[in-house]
Amino acid sequence: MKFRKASVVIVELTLRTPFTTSFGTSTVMHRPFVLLETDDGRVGVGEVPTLSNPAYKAECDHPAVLTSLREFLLPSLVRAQETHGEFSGVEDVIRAYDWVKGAVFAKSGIEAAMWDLMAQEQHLPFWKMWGGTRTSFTVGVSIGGKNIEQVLGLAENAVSLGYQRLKVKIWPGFDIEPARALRERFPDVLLQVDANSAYDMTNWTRLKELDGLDLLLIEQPLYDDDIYLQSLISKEITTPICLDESIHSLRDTEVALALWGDLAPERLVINIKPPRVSGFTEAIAIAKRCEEVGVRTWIGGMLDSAWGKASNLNLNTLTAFTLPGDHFSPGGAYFVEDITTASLSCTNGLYTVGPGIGPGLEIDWEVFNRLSHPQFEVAFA
Ligand code: OSB
Ligand code: MG
Repeated sequence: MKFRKASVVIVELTLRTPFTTSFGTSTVMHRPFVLLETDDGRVGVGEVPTLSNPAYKAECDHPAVLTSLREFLLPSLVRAQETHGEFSGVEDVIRAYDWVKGAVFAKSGIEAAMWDLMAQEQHLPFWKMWGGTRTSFTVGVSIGGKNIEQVLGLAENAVSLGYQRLKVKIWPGFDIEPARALRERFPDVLLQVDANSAYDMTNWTRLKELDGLDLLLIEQPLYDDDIYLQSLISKEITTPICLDESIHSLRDTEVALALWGDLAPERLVINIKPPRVSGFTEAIAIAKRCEEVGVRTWIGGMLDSAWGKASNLNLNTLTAFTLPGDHFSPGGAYFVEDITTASLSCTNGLYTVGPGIGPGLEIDWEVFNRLSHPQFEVAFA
């Protein structure tokens, strides 16, 4: 495959329901999209599901992603094409920018665009390209509410839509009460909490009170860049700890497996977000490694557009992912307007993949262009 041009645009997506976490409330998302154009005029589309600032973790913000793409990653692709003439597949693309440290979100946008082009060339859905076999599976929702009333309202709505797995955002002072309220209201639902690194070594012990609520897991209680301290507290709390922010690669995953040791299958869970681990290739490697050692994994979300969500849903067909992922919004559609011609839907909390090429949805170019702010273009020789 040979490229003619890469363009980056920011698509402005407005949430129908503001989303609150320990680090703030999101309403409008400014999403970089990578458009990779081949010399025969095909276009591959890759979303980078950024947030507006690095409060979730380093380089997850759109300014950082734009800088990495413009200054380092896309120029590396141009140089690789100059040297090798063409790209035979996704591995060649990854190899071109592999020298760049970090920039996992930015890298994932290029990889996603390349997967889209490969799918178009092979006329295959992502799930077939990735070896997925589980065509129907349970999906979950993530609830980010400011108070108990909002959380219960969103949960009520989600359960009435058929979702069987709920995750709720917590922080110091808003933790035991929302979790208990949800458990009392929905005794049988699969329930988990996400702290987004809001606790420290002085106040995490409060979370031990969650042990009686039959939760699937506590996601990222401590520091975004820590694995070690979370492995220590995991020995003192029976609810499994799930790592999100602190895992960027298979190597990070190996560190967690080593630190949890024999406790890993029971007490460690990994949230695998393709953009947080530089793309689908690394996401698959992590899921398979965890499966080998009996550690549970699931696919996290970043309030992605339907384009990104559809790709993650294709990934969920791999049986290595053992728990339900964050794929749907508890209040219905995520955005006032989304960028695909059809929307995603599921029945009784079950999603079924179809035969559509790539993610299985098509970009609605009228909406996409109307919501887009062009940023820059990079030409290939
Ligand atoms: O920590 O999983 C997270 C959204 C933005 C940033 C971080 C997180 C989340 C979510 C939402 O929990 C998941 C989704 O519905 O896409
Ligand atoms: Mg999380």
